[in-house]
This record gives sequence, C-alpha cells and structure tokens, in this order.
Amino acid sequence: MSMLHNRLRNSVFAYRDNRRSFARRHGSEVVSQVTVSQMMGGQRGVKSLLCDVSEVPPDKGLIVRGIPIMRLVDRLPEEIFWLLMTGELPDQTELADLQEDFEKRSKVPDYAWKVLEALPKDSHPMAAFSLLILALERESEFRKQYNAGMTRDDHWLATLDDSLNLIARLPELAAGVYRWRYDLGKRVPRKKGLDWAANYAHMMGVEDKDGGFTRLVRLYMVLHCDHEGGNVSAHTAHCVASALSDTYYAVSAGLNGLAGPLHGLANQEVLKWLLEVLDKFDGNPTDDQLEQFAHDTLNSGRVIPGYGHAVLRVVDPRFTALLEFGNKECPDAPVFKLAEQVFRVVPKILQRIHKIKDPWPNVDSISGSLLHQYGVTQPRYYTVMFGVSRAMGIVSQVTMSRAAGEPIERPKSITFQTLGELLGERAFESVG
Ligand code: AMX
Repeated sequence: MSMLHNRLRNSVFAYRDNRRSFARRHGSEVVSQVTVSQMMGGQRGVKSLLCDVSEVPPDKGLIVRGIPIMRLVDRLPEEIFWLLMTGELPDQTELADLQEDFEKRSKVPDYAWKVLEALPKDSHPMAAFSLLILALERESEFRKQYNAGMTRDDHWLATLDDSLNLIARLPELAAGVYRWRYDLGKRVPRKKGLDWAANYAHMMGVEDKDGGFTRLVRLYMVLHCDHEGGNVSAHTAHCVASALSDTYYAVSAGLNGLAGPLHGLANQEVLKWLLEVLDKFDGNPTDDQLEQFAHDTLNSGRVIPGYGHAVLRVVDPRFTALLEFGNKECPDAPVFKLAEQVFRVVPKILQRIHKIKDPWPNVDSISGSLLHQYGVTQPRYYTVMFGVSRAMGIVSQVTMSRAAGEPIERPKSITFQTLGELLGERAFESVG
C-alpha cells in the first residue's frame, strides 16, 4: 500500500459521510435555477455539479484545492497530483513514495504499441492517444474487482489503482505517439530516476541542451492539470464514470472532448494561426498588419483561437505563467514574440465585439509558441500534452466521485414542444 493509499483511506469515509449528511440536511434547498437561455446556451453558469478538486472563479482563474495556480508554478506535477487527490501538498517522503509508485507502475504492455502501429499514419495524435488509453482498459483493476464482487466501499480504492497505473504510463504512451506519428525513430526508453515530466520530455526525444524543454514540460504539466468540473473533458469523464465505467473509459472519453477546437485543440489552432501570420507577412508583422489579420479571421466567420473563455473574465493566470516563462527563457523567439504581440493587439478588438464576454487570452494562446521554440513544431501534437496533464485532474475528480459514492448521472431532457407548453406557447415546428 502506498502512502497515498493510506492517506486517502484515512479520510475517504468521513468525506462520504459528510456529503451524505449534508444532503440529508439541505437536500431540498435551491442552489441554481435554469433559464431558457441556459438550456439553449450550453448550460452556461448552471450550478449543478460538485467538484472539490479545483475551482475557477471568473475573476481569478484556476485554484487547485485552495491554492491559486500561480503559487504552484515551481512545483513538480507529482506534487500537484498529490494535492489534487488529497487537498495538501506532499512532504518530501510522500513525494518520493509517489514517484517510486509511479515508477513501479509505469510499464506499458506491448500490445498497446501494436494497437498504435495498426493505425494509419495520418491519424490525429489525439485519436491515437485516446485509443491507446482505451486499449489499456484491459488492465482495469476496477473492472476485474467489480466482476469479482467488490463492495461499494472499495470502489474508490480500485479507481485509485487504475488512476495511478494510468497516470504512471501516460508519459510513455504520449511520447510513443509523438515518435510514431512523426517518424522520429524508435521509442526512447524511460530513464530511471527522472521525475515524471522530465521522463516525458526525455522519451519524446527532443534535443534539450540546457534543460529548457524539460522545465517547460514540467510547467506545462502543472498548469493544465485541472479546470474544475464543468468543462467538456472533466464533465464528460465524470458522466461516463458515473455509470461505473472504469477510469480508462472515463479518461479516454474526456480526452475525446478535449480534442475539440473550442476546448483543448485550441492550442493547435493557435499555433497554426500564428504560423499563418508569420508566413503572410514574411516574419513578425506590425501591429496594424496584425490587427487587419485578426479582423480578416473574424470576418471569415472564424474565432480567434486562444481568446475567450466560458467561465474566465480576466487574463488566464496560466497564460501569465507561460508568458513569464517565455520572457525569462526565450524572449526573442519569433513565435513567442508574436504570441505576446497578439496579447497587445487582439483583446482591444474583441472588447469592441459586444457578444464576446471574455476578450482575454486563455492558456492555449501561448503554450504552443513555447513548444515550437523548443523544437516541438507539430501543432497537431499539442493537445496530447494537454491531455497528459489534464488526465491528472480527471482521475482525481473521478476518484473523489467514487469516494463520495455519487450515483449515476441522469439529468432530464424535454422536447422543444414540451418547453413551449410549459411556457404557454404552441405550434413549434420540429426538424425532420
Ligand atoms: N473569437 C471570435 N468569437 C468569439 C471568441 C473568439 N475568441 N470567443 C467568443 N466568441 C463568440 C462566440 O463564438 C459566440 O458567438 P455566437 O453567439 O455567434 O455563437 C459569442 O462570442 C459569445 O461567446 P461567449 O459567451 O463569450 O463564449 P462561450 O462561452 O460561448 O465560448 C469559447 C467560450 C472558449 C468556446 C470561445 O471563447 C471560443 O470559441 N474561443 C476560441 C477557442 C478557444 O480558445 N478555446 C479554448 C478555451 C480554453 C480551453 O478549453 N482550453
């Protein structure tokens, strides 16, 4: 039993009992109401989910278990994982124990690579990554123990085991996707003694003379770890897991949502957009040229990728963290400089468009410019890196849901016609 197991074992039942007795005391009280606009507008702002792992106040950005993300930028991703799971940062012994546990669980079964190699080379890296995770479902402890009659009290424990096994293997899986997808030669074996993110950087095989790439990967893994429970990937994973589908099913499903251009794929879209700008102006543009380019994008009906957010109403602190990293480590890199220039120019344009609620950059507006600088020049891969990190939050949320003994999700849908009847209107036409 690892120290993380013991730590959670001591608190899980109190957590569940607290939730249950709270529900008994307050079960019928109203927290949030749903307007027609919210029903038809992606449920924006409806408070109908509980997530104790992280929160995103619109005016502050990501807070992980009470700690603003800017105060976590010098931590290792393993420390963040422990924080996500337990609510506290680990001490040195606990960190070492978790790292050792990851090391023990890290072996990727050979059949996974056969699955990968069976795919056409032009498959999207996110599809390949998600498929590999799904292929590993065969390893699920939860499913095995469920079939063997595990009691409900042990669901969280088997989920924790699946979570640890999966997180331990993700760097190797993701690095394997990178090397396979871009014909970079044999997979690079993991190196004993490296931390989780450093091993990921190492297995990608990116040249890293001064360690800058490794520092970037560590920071990237910290910043993307979670973003409360209502975003597409976390909510999808939560919904899938609520049917007692195991962690592999849940994470793969969540990452399929992350692969959308309005969510995690935005980092790919940003880099493509920045490279288009550099190409069009044969280098970095003037502010006027950039402003015109942004207008052209908007006039063609496209969004400016990396700007706006469904919840945030300020500059995303994860953007600020990466901006500070770039200013320190590679201030003169052309793509990074362009991302910085976009930050000077684009919010003013978006502020003039009344319907846009958040004109500020999110994390995706800058992350790719840094990866590009360190030699990861394939934007289609960027969301995989996002996914490696986000999986930490997803599995923590899923483990907590199991600990709380949450039931299967089942909101109620109604037809447009029923909605009309409820509001005293008739004669709706339906499609088809
Ligand atoms: N460029 C152009 N139009 C934008 C825009 C942008 N960056 N951000 C929002 N808008 C538009 C929306 O498309 C919407 O238009 P519509 O009413 O004609 O459909 C309108 O402004 C209102 O949108 P909103 O209420 O401000 O945002 P939202 O909650 O509906 O959507 C988001 C949020 C992120 C999908 C949107 O801002 C967007 O598309 N941004 C660009 C893509 C992006 O960066 N996504 C990454 C988000 C972070 C993440 O998940 N990784």
